[in-house]
Amino acid sequence: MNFKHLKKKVAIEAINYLHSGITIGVGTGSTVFYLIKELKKISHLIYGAVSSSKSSTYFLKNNKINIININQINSLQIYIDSADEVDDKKRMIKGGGGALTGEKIISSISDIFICIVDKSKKVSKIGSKFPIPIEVIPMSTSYVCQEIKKLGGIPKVRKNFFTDYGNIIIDVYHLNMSNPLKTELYINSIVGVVTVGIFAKKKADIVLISSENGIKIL
Ligand code: ABF
Repeated sequence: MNFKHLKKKVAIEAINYLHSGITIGVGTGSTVFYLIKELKKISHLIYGAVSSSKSSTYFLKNNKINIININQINSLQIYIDSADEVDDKKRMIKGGGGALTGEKIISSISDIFICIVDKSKKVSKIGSKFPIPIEVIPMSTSYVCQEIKKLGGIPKVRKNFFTDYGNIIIDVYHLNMSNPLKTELYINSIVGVVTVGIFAKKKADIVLISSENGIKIL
């Protein structure tokens, strides 16, 4: 099924949460692509955007949005991004596009994380449909895979892909996700792991879910 129209619809809805003069954190992916198109229409009202990836920086610049360096700010009011999966507790799996580290850094300094998704992303249990991405330093790839197998997960190195930071993504299938926060903290503690795409410690604050019936707010 094609969810383009639902991605666009939820991106338009997110604009209602912005105010004049704001600096906004911007995620990555096809839903965010529609968000950036909407931001262009109000670019004269926005002070600037902190970008989570090289691809979003490219789109933002092309749409005349001022890029703000994250190291020149201490906090951010709003971060808007999509997710691969989100549950009722607003915990997410992110990183299908490989930009999880930038996304986690921006979400960590943001007061409000608005997650914008179409209805296909809402799940009863995160990790049930989508593999869990882990960004790792290349040298640690084999070691991290071994550690993941000890947890019962099936690691698959993403082929022909390097992150913005020159790192590797390992996609993990069949991981026990009965305690997402514990799993997030444990995987993040494995040597060589840069970030895992479980967002349970820093969850979304608001989730906007689009369907043919309208927008649902969690
Ligand atoms: C990003 O958007 C990623 O974390 C996630 O992988 C992706 C969702 O993809 P899309 O908007 O293209 O469906 O935030």
